[in-house]
This record gives sequence, C-alpha cells and structure tokens, in this order.
Amino acid sequence: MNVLLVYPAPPPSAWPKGAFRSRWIPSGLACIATVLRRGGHQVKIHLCEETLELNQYNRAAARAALQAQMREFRPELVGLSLVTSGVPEGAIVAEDAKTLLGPQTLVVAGGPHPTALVSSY
Ligand code: B12
Repeated sequence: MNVLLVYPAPPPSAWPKGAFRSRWIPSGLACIATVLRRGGHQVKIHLCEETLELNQYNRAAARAALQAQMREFRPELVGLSLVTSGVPEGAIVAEDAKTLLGPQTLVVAGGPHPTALVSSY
C-alpha cells in the first residue's frame, strides 16, 4: 500500500519570538514509516514546514506542492501527525486528500493532539 505521512506546520503564532522554521525530523513519523516499510509498504514523509520554506513561506504554493505529491504518489492512506497547533492545517490536508484521491482514501490522525483527546474520554 502507498502511504503518505504528513506533518502539518503549526502557524507562525505558535513559535516563540517569531522564529518559524525548525529543522528536525518528527521521530514519531519516522518510527511509523520504519514499521510500515518493514511490512512491505511504500512510504513517503511530507514535512509541511520544509515545503513552506522551499516556497518562501507562501502557503498557497506549499499547499499546491503537497497536492502535486498526492496526485503523483496516489497514496491509499494519508497519515497526519498532529500537535494541537497543527490541527487547522491538518484539516486542510485531509480535505485535499479526500478531494484529490477520492472518498475511499483513508485519512488517519495521530500524534500528541489525538492522543490527548482520546485519553481524556
Ligand atoms: C521531543 C519533543 C519536541 C522536539 C521534537 C524532536 C523530534 N525529532 O521529534 C522539538 C523540540 C522539535 C519539539 C517542538 C515542538 N513541540 Co514538542 N515535544 C517533544 C516531546 C518531549 C517528545 C516527542 C517525541 O519525540 N515523542 C516520541 C515519539 C516517538 O512519539 P510521538 O511523536 O508522540 O509519536 C508517537 C505517537 O504520537 C503516534 N503518532 C505520531 N504521529 C502519528 C501519526 C499517525 C497517522 C498515527 C497513527 C500515529 C502517530 O505514534 C508515534 C509512535 O508511537 C513531547 C512530549 C511528549 N512526552 O510526547 C513534546 C510535545 C509533543 N511538544 C509540544 C509542543 C507544543 C511543541 C511545539 C509546538 C513548541 C513550540 N511552540 O515551538 C513545537 C512543535 C514543532 C512542530 N513543528 O510541530 C507539545 C504538544 C502539545 C499539543 N497539545 O499538541 C508536547 C506534547 C509537550 C507538551 N506536553 O506540551 N518538541
């Protein structure tokens, strides 16, 4: 199965002192990608912050770049890793996945925000 793992970018307001882009690989998504690859799946990781930087922080251009990757890779499952501040962009990514790839596309959200919500019930 083709799996696209996406780390939506928190908005600039979530960052202290206006510093926006940090250079890091989310270890949670890296763990999941490793397990899936060992299971024989094709996995790509898309870091929205990186795409934003490559597109001079133009959100529309960064969104178009992720849409292009969806059209080319045709993932059957899109996994989102969400901190709370990344939820608004995560909703946009989920909507794009369903619109571009079809309603049968699985969209799964994980990470600190969903974990906190589940454990609060
Ligand atoms: C290390 C860390 C960082 C590092 C990350 C380093 C790295 N390489 O990953 C740095 C310093 C960069 C960082 C930055 C920030 N962090 Co931080 N960070 C942590 C910390 C201490 C550990 C995270 C971690 O690596 N866990 C280990 C990995 C393996 O676990 P994981 O990422 O949670 O992933 C697992 C599950 O969540 C799940 N999962 C994750 N993604 C997905 C996706 C799918 C589809 C599925 C099914 C499952 C799944 O599976 C993974 C494997 O078990 C947590 C606190 C904590 N105890 O979790 C805070 C924490 C995640 N950070 C937090 C915050 C707020 C931030 C910042 C927004 C702070 C800021 N204002 O700058 C930024 C966000 C950066 C960004 N771009 O999003 C909050 C998030 C709170 C919230 N409500 O969402 C936390 C929970 C701390 C807290 N209690 O406040 N952080």
